[in-house]
Amino acid sequence: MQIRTVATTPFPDQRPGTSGLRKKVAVFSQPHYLENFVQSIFDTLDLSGKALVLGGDGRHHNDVAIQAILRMAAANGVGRVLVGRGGLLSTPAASCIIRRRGLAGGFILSASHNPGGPGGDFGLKFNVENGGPAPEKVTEAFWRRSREITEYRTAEAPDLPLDRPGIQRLGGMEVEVIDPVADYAELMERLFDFDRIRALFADGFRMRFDAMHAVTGPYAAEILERRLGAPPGTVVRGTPLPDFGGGHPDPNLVHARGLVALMNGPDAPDLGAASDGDGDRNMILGRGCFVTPSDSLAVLAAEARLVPGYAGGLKGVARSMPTSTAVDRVAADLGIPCYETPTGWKFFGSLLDAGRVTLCGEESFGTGSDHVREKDGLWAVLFWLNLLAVRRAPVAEILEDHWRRYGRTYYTRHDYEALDPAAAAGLMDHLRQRLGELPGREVGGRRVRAADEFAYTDPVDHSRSTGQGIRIVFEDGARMVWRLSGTGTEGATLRLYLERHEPDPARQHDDPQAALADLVAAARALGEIEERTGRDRPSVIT
Ligand code: VG1
Ligand code: CO
Repeated sequence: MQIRTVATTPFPDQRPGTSGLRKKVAVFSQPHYLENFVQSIFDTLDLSGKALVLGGDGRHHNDVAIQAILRMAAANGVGRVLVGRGGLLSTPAASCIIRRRGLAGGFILSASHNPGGPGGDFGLKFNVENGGPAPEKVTEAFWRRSREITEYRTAEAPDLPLDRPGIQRLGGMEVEVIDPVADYAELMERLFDFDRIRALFADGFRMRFDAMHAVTGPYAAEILERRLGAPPGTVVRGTPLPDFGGGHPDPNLVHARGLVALMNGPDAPDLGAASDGDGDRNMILGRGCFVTPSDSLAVLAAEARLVPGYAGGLKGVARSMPTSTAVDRVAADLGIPCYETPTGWKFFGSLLDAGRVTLCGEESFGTGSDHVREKDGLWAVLFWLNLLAVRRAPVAEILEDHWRRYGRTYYTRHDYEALDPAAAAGLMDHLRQRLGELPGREVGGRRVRAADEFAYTDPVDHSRSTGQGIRIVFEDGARMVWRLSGTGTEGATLRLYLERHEPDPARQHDDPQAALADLVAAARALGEIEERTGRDRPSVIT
């Protein structure tokens, strides 16, 4: 194997965002673009002689990028790479494999819920030895390196066949193609009561799992249909496709429309669920009922003792700042700590590693636990299945019981996508300037209790992250949170998150948009959204 050093010049835009580096396929497929970023990672971390995992969600460019990374890994002295068959690995499965097999880390190729195909997005993320996304100080170091890079190393070698499990060599490096599902499925069997879930299906329980033609298809088919005995056809859109069948692999009320319609129709099964491009997100639906991700986290925390993997109780919980405070109430009731972190899974890693929290979640359809160091879509679905198998009650009843006990936190997120970046930054600046004068004032009929720009000091490693979104909290506990997306690839995306708590069971059955209409109107006026962005409504409401 011939090693080649290739001269290159830096690209100015390789700063990783909320979750890795995400760009349009056209950007990623420019000569040297992927290679520069990958070499920046090899230059930052010493991975020579180490073992890594490599795989992605199967989107367009996945195959080309995997071969390029393998050649570069060999040229940079990596000892061994485990690749998912066909180049496929879900994000939580990659995390699981790093941990179970004691690897030094791995590359995950995905732009998650962003659309794929030649005109879509591509992404690359590096996870470290705890199985989780590289922490901010590491991703910032990748970025610094990418701005000074002058050369990268690659190998002269043909593409390796990745369609069959087995061991091959690329120069001095060993490449092992592995079954992408096996390690993960075994871990799930240890956490959940598979016998009980099998009995639930045997008794006629029906579900539909929409894999959205993304990576979870093979995982869901193996676990739900083969190991748990769910009827064939439970998993739909189960074949991963490079363009996700032309869809937007984002499991929410807008992009999983067919599933939502089914669950609201006359022939709704007992449970509906979906996952995103790389398998780390989940959406949970009951018959005629949608469980918001924030509520899902709260319910899982409250019911965790019913599930074998969590029967010993929870050490603590964590949620990202914009996630609703529903789980805070459960934590208070259980007498366990509840941490509030910035958006993005990388901030949960140190809390999980230190054993301070067992469950964590985000409003953006992300839920997970200390079993891996990523959010985990199918895990959340199995957690719900285990609860349903124990309680034998409809999803809606479990949710309503929860609300009666803790109150309902009405919640919505309004996204304004593809905004002019200057207008979006101006809107945030304007809010920032007003933070000092807001406390004590009335906004839309509510008095502001506190207003700040969220900054976080990690309680374990004391690293500090600033500028993590604007928070306005009212005296009745209602909240308005504002931030700009760190995963988009087109213009800027403004995310506005709104919530209010409703303790009265007689008022817990409204449409969230109606229940939050006054907060929405107050936020639009306060942020001068229409004047500044020209938008009279959000692009996506979840
Ligand atoms: C979004 C979500 C955030 C999530 C991130 C990655 O980030 O809001 O909660 O962690 O996506 O999820 P942002 O910066 O666009 O708001 V995934 O499934 O795209 O890896
Ligand atoms: Co994802």
